[in-house]
Amino acid sequence: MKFIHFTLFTVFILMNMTSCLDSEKAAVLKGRSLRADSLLAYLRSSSSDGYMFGHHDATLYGRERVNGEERSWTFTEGRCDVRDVCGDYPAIISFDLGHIELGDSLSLDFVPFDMIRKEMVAHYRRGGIVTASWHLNNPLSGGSSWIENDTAALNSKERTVASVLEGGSNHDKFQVWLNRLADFLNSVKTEDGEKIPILFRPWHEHTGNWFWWGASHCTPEQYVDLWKMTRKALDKSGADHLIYAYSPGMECGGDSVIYLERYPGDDLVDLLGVDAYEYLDEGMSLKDGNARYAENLNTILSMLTTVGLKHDKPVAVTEMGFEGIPYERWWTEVADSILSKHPVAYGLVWRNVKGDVTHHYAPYPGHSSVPDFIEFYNLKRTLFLKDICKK
Ligand code: BMA
Repeated sequence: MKFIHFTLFTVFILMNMTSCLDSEKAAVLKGRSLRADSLLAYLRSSSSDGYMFGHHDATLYGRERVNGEERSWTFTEGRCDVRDVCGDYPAIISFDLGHIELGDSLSLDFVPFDMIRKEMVAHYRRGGIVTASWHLNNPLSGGSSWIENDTAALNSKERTVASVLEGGSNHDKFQVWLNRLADFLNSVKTEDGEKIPILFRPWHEHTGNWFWWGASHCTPEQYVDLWKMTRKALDKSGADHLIYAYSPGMECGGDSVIYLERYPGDDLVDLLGVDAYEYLDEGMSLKDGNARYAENLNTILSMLTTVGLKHDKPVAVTEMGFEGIPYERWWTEVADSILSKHPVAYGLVWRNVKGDVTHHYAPYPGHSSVPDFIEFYNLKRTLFLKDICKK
């Protein structure tokens, strides 16, 4: 991003001194650092060249990098499944901060936070974009983000979200959790002490019911208050290097009213996203599954394009993929055929769990979708790290 920051900033100066000053003023007014503002400017403009490819935890571990259990793998500096396959890093890498709220040194996916911080900075330094999600625990029950089997949370008279809001029994405890999150985010700095810009994506997939902040576990007002409280704590901590993504799940369909039902507001959100996964119902063929996914995601992205224009926000598929990639031409025939139709900034696939048989979303050497992924990589409109550094 250093390069992007420099080039965008240079372009601003050359093209229009006034608009540069305006943008600088706007960034400061919004409490955003110039680097964060440049990241946002880049996300707003990049879709004219194509869309960026992203992968979760791309440089932390890979599908084949296993050493016994998931929790005891060996980190190999610089290795990345996507790069092993196509010779280039994803343009955007996502990291998850679950368990930072507990003050733990390991994330919920058994990755040391020190390593996450180091890899965030490393990707930024190589010219890439960094985004973060937060699968935090349940402050009411002590369970995980996933509430479906959390009987303590489900049976409690006080709902989890209500419990963390002002007046709730966990409000004070939750401020500590937010402060731990803020401390980590504020610590992601280059060796010169510059905080790197991060696209933060809290409270995602809230249109579903699987997380404790999901639709059936709080009212729209409470959900918006959760965002406001989160922003207040992060803003107060001085986290001016963050920009924010809103990412409902596919349940919103093509209906902008549903999409925006719990929207925290234009002042709190910078990018409009959707998390969209392909899956097959029992007995469903790949052909039918691909067609259903394409139809649903195209409908959502058409709606999102209109909403993005209206709210003046860039749009992206903040999570996507087909677990195990069982269709070998998925990259060109499904992913690209959808993403290339819409002005999306990026599409990001989820993680390749260490050694897991099915829980992987990007190819690794030997995977049957590798030849198709290389075709996908070679398309002019798919932007990987080298493409965004050229700009
Ligand atoms: C989910 C799964 C989980 C993981 C979580 C956060 O979708 O991959 O195994 O803990 O994301 O990375």
